[in-house]
Amino acid sequence: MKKIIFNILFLFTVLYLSAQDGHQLWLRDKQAVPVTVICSESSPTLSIARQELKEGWQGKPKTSITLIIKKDKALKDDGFRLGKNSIQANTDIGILYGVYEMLRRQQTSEPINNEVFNPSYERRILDHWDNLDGTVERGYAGNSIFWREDDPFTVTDHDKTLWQQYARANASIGINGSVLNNVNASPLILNADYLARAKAIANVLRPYGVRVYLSVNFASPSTLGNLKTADPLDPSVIAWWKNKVKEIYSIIPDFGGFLVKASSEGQPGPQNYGRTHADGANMLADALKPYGGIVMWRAFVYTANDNDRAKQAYSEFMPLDGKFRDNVIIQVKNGPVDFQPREPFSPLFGAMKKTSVMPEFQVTQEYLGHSVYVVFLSTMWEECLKSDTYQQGAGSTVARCTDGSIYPQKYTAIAGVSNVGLDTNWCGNQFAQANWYAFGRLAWNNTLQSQQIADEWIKLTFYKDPSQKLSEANYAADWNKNFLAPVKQMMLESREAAVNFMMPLGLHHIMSANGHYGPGPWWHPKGVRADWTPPYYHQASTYGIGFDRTKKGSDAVSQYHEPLASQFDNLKTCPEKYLLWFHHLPWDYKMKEGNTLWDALCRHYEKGVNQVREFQKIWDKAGPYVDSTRFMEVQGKLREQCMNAILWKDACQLYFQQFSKRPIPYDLERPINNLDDIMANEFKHKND
Ligand code: GCW
Repeated sequence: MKKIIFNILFLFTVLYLSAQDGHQLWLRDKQAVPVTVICSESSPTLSIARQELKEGWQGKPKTSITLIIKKDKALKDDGFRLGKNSIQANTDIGILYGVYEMLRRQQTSEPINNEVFNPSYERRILDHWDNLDGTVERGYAGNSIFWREDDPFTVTDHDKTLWQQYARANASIGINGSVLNNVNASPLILNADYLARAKAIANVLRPYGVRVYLSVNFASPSTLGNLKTADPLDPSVIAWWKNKVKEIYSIIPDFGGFLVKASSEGQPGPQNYGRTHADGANMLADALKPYGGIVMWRAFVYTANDNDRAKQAYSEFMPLDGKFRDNVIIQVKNGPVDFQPREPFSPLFGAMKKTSVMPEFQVTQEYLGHSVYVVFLSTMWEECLKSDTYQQGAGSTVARCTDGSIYPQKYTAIAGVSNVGLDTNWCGNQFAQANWYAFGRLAWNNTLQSQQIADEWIKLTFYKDPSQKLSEANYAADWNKNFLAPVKQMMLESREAAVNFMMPLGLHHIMSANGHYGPGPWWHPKGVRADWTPPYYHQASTYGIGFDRTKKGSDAVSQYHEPLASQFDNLKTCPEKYLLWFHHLPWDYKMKEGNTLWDALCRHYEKGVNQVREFQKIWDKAGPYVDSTRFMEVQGKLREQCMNAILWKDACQLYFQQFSKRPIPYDLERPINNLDDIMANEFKHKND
């Protein structure tokens, strides 16, 4: 008898678990317990709030929950007060956020005490690098959910369902804005047909509190509008943008504003007309101002001839501090170069004191293994947000310098470059969903710890439905010990592992070709500008390795506020994780723990590979706790990651060995690939 029951239970468990394919993200269907929802008002957003409670309630049966909209000074517009049986907010969307928080707490067994929740940033935005032909720049999860090449302007029911699911996922983690198209923007986005599609998207996103924004091409007045120029000071150009903005607001009344990549990587900008970034940004800001729109103006700029690319955003933007309108926000990537596995924070954070600044993180894994690697990026963003800039004394973290705590900013915002595409699981890798989740959670609360975020995400994504009393009573304890704990450990270690096997000790930008996937420290084809090639960054020679950014070198250190400038400049105090970012050192340089630099480098590479092998073991053991689809998908990804990690290790050890002329320490495993073979591979990956 016992055996039969066991088998039935087992079958149910298998059926239940195997129904998952990842499409439901962290919002899997639940068997809800009945609940009564009391709310005296109504709106599309409140209907969603009601429905979510009814479909997701896991608390005591027949509880009554009251939703109260009431002005409360302790609450920001999106904020809410969570009581045991009530959610109070100033706005409908505040109520919806409260509902999601309440349900999350039930599912993750977190207590609910009468507590106030306010977002760190007013605007929490996903930037989609989606092209109008449906491809996604640096996207590794299939084509765009917004745009497509065939029949581009018909809005199907399937489109709407997908956009609604996307909006719901965003709302559940507090994301309230989407830039719908690539920053390398086609002027066509401002054509009536595309705007009509943007309107259709906005209509679906609106009840979930997600506003749409568009990336614009600075030359649009001439390329699209047939004007002779796009000079931001030219009256006809000013009038063109004003009219365009008016047209946009007539169809999307709550339009958020523009994102602009100007005078950067070949994109047109004010400098084409002898004007500054401020001239360009302000002209657009003036057009948007009457409607409450903002301009997110990117600081990602660098010219080909400068001696150090890492210095350029700061050099170009600091002289303009204070010259921007209050509805302009300068959007700054976390590091000074470009979303590398590890960079120190951009020195612009905190340094621009009279201009609003917003961080830009990259959720899509351009430089971190595409959708192949399991890399939880939360720890990287946490590291950036918690970095102390010292700009207003100790404690002036990047988080506090951008969220309005230190500088009065009319608007506060944060952006993440999305990793979402048409793949069934949205992100290409089940674990990449955790990065979408983490971005939203950190945008809402920039003091959250990655371990809490990982904990929540694993429970929401993988824990079996609590109402399914399928297995033995100690399932939860067993699950916590044998699934939650090791998987969390894997996630929390995963970014450091990637740093170890790709670019340890401050190395950066040494990947191959334009795909940015595999190793390529040698890569420098003729005609490609130097600052797009790895040798520019690692500077390896028979003497040593690393980029000298000390006072005697490019002096990038001086862009940091003291005590950081001296700390980074001085070998004794420079953190080892940034060693080769700031210093060019001989191969036999003695590291703190006594090894030579060469040995330490080799050891980091091996450590990274071994970490991935450990992740494989963790995941293989997780089999009994995960549905077969997701289990096998992740298992396959980890195998590929491990093979790639070995390639990185072998490639970098063997390539740099040509300069170091030293043996790979004999206690380390031997390379299994020949350098020539690896060099022949440009690691072209799907979507490159
Ligand atoms: O990281 C680099 C990418 C480009 C990208 C650019 C940017 C959208 O390689 O693909 O272009 O940054 O951020 O503008």
